[in-house]
Amino acid sequence: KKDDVLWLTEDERENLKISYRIKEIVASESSPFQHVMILDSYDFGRMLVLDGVVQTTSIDGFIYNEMITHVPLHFHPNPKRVLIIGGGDCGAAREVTKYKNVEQIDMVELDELVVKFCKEHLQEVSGNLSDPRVRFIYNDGVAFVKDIENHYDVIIVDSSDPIGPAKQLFELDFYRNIHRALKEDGIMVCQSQSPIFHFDVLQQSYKHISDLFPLTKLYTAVVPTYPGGMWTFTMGSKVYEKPVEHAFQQDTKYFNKNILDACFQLPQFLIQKLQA
Ligand code: PUT
Repeated sequence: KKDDVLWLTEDERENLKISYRIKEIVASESSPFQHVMILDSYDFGRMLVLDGVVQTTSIDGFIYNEMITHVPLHFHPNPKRVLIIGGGDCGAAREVTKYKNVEQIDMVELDELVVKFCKEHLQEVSGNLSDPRVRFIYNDGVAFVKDIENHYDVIIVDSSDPIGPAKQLFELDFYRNIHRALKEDGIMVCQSQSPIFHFDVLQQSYKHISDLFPLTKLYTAVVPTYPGGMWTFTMGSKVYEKPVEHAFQQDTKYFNKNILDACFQLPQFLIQKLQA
């Protein structure tokens, strides 16, 4: 609180502090894993904040959630079983339910409190998900994929930043297990952080995924509340190289056919850094 005005200042980086003016603390509680808050902000509406870092908001959450789901789903001609690791705000699961042919959506989230808070207070993102195809599994995603073989068509790794235990979600062993949990023609995607501020993380994920999958594709989207704005996603595919037409419920706000083509066009600095 500063002069009776409430601010959230993200404490993620030593030399960069992003602050949001807050109207109200809607919910705030510590779970066994982290501190979870829903805040009502002036410019970004409701926000999910984990350990002081903004994860998603009612104003820009749709960009990230549509891009981490519709892009890989459009590369698979017939996705039936989808696994989401993380994604506690439920926004990714909500997007996957738009595909009528998908039969099963398993969402493995460590922290039940995140899902509870988002269903109660952040319905612009979670959509108050009640689709019976979604199975909520409150477990550690790293442990969950260890014992699965040849099961999922698409795996979406919607993690928080690689801090603490979440670091494992960016490591080779984890990607190896993801590869084994996918069917022979499966596809995976992960959020791979900012190309400006976390290039080391992106480079590591890209290298691991391209060591395991014959096809690796990097794409970007702009998410205003993530540091630097520009955000990356890395996709690994065992077989499929090109997007296909899909009959899905067309109520997206960011994703469309032109975005699907354009998101793989990388700026020159990123092409050069990845080649170096
Ligand atoms: N799920 C992505 C969160 C990233 C926050 N910086």
